[in-house]
Amino acid sequence: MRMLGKGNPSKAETLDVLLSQTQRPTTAWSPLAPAPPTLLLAPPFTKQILREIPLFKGHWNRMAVPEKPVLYSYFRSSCSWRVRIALALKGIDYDILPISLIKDGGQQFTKEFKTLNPMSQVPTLKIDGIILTQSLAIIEYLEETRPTPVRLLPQDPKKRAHVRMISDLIASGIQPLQNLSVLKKVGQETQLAWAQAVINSGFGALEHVLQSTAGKYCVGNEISMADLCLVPQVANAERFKVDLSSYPTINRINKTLLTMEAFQVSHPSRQPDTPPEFQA
Ligand SMILES: N[C@@H](CCC(=O)N[C@@H](CS)C(=O)NCC(=O)O)C(=O)O
Repeated sequence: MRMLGKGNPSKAETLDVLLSQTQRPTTAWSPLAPAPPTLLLAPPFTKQILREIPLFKGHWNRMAVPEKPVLYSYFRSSCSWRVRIALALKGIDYDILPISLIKDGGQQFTKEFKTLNPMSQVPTLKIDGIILTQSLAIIEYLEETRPTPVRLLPQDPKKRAHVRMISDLIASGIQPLQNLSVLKKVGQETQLAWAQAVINSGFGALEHVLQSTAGKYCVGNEISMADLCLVPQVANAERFKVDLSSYPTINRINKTLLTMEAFQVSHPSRQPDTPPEFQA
């Protein structure tokens, strides 16, 4: 990180340094390292001097150099994948800080991470100066603050309710029952049968719902938050060897969505923390 302040650099050099510091490195690798500040100023570079630079003139009071969002994520976490798809669809540049749910007994349980997410779960997103947990709340925040280029909630109240209904069906009715912490309690021997049972029960209901809401995607022909929940849940189903042939609508929508770039770049097989054996 270049710092301003030593000697007497020219205004052009000042500007050059400031602009070079508006972005941090693309990926931070240390799980719990605090994000460095976007802009470091040291005397004599005060607001006074910046005000004189034409580019900043008249804008200083409104000017805040945005921090790149940081997503605490685990490659195989379906809830993290939901958020990664949303970030990709919205074209938001962000850093990933991997939190391994396995290594060291689970990095989600460290004191440092618990201060960010008291539930000891991923995802967690640092954005716009706040920390957000709960994937659906995160996606709705992104939708409200960055409605373009792709909307994830339809304007029509009935369709919007359908999107939330399907998202909740998956996020409250299926995923939590086959979450890692639950599987640990269920025990090694019965966890596969347990996961298959809860996914089959949820997918039976979901298939039924989709038959009346779906078009090309879960709700009509526009992509939505429901689709961001569907694809990662199907990946979980495949991981637990659920036979998907009884769910033709789920299967069809999943296949369509997986051809989209936003679903591919955010895929568990293409994350900075994906172990070599799971890389695509
Ligand atoms: N409702 C939460 C659920 C988050 C969640 O269950 N995350 C899982 C990974 S998908 C997790 O961190 N599990 C850690 C554990 O079970 O110890 C959300 O949607 O963000």
